[in-house]
Amino acid sequence: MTESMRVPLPDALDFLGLDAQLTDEERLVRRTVADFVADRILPRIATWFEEGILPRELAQELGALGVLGMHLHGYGCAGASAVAYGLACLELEAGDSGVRSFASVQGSLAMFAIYRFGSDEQKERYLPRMAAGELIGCFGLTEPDFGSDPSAMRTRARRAGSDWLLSGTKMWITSGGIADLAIIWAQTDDGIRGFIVESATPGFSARNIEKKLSLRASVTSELVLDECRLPADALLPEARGLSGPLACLNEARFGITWGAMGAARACYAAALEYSKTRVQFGRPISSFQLTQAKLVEMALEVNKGTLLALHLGRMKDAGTLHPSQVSFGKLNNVREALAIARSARSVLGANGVTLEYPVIRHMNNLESVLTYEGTSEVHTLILGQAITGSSAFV
Ligand code: TGC
Ligand code: FAD
Repeated sequence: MTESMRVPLPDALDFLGLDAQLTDEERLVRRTVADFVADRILPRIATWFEEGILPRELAQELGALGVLGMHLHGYGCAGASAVAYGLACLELEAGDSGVRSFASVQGSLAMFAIYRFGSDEQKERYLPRMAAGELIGCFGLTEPDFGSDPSAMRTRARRAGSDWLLSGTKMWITSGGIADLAIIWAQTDDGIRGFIVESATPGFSARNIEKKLSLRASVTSELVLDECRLPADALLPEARGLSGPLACLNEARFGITWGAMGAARACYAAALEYSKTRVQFGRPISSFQLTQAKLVEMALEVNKGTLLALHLGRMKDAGTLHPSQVSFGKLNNVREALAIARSARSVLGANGVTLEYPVIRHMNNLESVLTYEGTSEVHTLILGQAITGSSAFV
């Protein structure tokens, strides 16, 4: 027997053996989150998706699990590595993109904004309770008329003595209707600034967007800010200009690079399993060449995308990751995850259109993931600018 034949056949669900590239601590994070998803999410997610709900209590469960702001240091946060955080996103999204979305918005957008741009007092006041899931945060950048181009936002904050008066409308805000506080980005005489707006503030209201056919296990809301009077210390002192919210987006986009591969892996696993048991023409459909071609394509892209996420994670931990490289990950992995989900859906035939299997739920969710945190077109143009030196936005 040759040396190469003694090497065991690779695991169909981890064909490149990427688990072996992880540290013991990273594997522990992955296993802990995967167990949580198997125990607390998978048995209930189809019902949440069908009913269009995400139970508020889940916030405290995720807090107890330690995944909310897990890559931040201090203030009750775990100080985990970027790779560990990415693995948590991957396993959460293997459950459902809505659950990963909740964790992303809480940790990488709302908490990160306070952590990176807030005063010591703001950090002490909000971060420990947000890490525990006792306080829910949301992140308001997008407006009804300004999505890809947030620089043109109309929401405005003006000085009123030492206070601020904030008015405007934010749209498509994840967790908006269940949030205790919102990070709101607004124009001021001093350019774009960020504010912590507690939802009990008079003039703050949220209306949930119903009838979504994607990310149904996630609360998505319109926020109306009608002359909200905010104290001076609601301003995030260190954020100036659009680079403030964009710095937060770098964090969340990084998590999505991993998360998308979780959804993709779940679809591939469902299609592989189904293909081995579904018999047509007297044979399992996994024996047909066309089915094998689909499964192999899925395996290629899941493994390549996960390898890419791991590579970017190692770069992030080394402090060498550029935002355009995050765009590379977000663009590639969400696009490929969606292609995998669509292909997996076809392997399941008619069963692929029901919530009895996870595939169409992931497929519909990934349509939102393709759009939020920068559309695939926006990330293409960010990469185009990075490699040509010419901006297509101006
Ligand atoms: P541009 O002139 O290029 O830049 C303005 C300033 O920002 C700086 N910058 C960045 N800083 C940090 N990180 C980045 N990735 C940055 N990219 C740019 C830049 O250096 C400049 O700084 P300064 O100091 O010179 O002022 O800005 P632009 O207006 O041309 O826009 C660029 C563009 C189109 C790429 C940007 O606007 C963009 O990314 N648009 C997409 C908007 C988006 O992603 N929205 C997401 C909303 S949040 C969301 O979707 C949450 S979903 C969460 C969930 O449920 O999981
Ligand atoms: P538009 O910007 O109007 O784009 C429409 C189309 O035009 C897209 O295909 C786009 O790529 C294309 N396009 C735009 N500009 C260009 C260009 N220069 N060149 C080529 N094509 C272009 N936002 C938040 O602030 N906080 C949140 O928590 C949040 N959560 C979300 C949750 C969900 C479920 C969804 C669906 C969205 C969420 N968003 C959130 C909003 C999201 O970030 C925006 O939808 C996204 O940035 C795109 O904006 P838009 O929908 O207004 O599309």
